[in-house]
Amino acid sequence: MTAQPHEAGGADIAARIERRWAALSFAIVAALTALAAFAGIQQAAMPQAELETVDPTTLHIRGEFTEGNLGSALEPDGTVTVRAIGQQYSFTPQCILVPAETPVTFRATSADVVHGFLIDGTNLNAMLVPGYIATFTARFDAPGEHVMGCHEFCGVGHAGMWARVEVVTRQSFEDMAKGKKRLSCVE
Ligand SMILES: [Cu+2]
Repeated sequence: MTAQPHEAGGADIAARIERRWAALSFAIVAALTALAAFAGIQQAAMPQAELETVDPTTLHIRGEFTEGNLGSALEPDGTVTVRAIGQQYSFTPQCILVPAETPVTFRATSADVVHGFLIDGTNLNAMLVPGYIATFTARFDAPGEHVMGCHEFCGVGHAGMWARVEVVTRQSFEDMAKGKKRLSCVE
């Protein structure tokens, strides 16, 4: 069967468009591959600026994460540092107290296995890896309460691993901080 002239023209145009689309999709795949390769190589060449390690077996005996040093500390510059640990199957402190409208630095680690550290209603989401200190900063806009769950399966008691973050006004936090080295809302 012989194709009519106008039909052949239509097929040519369709083939050309199809080749263009194919070329475009190859270009997109190539660009994504190049991006992934660059990001991977760059990350391997430039690791995290600060990688802090800690011995998970001696957390309770010495260093930054001893029990008396956990909780929220009001720093001389007015910011707040929160130190916490995760262990099977709880967080210490169970209730973290922070002021609103204040830069808060979290420093946390795990005493045993990998745990998650997720503060509901915020974009704060970290992993607590034994041997390493997870550090991140946050700012809570308004007083309120957030639940904080472990989102990394850590064993049979994982589902019960919850804590709370209580955000109070800057003023009441300062009042509570008077004469106290560390604060928490654990009753
Ligand atoms: Cu856990």
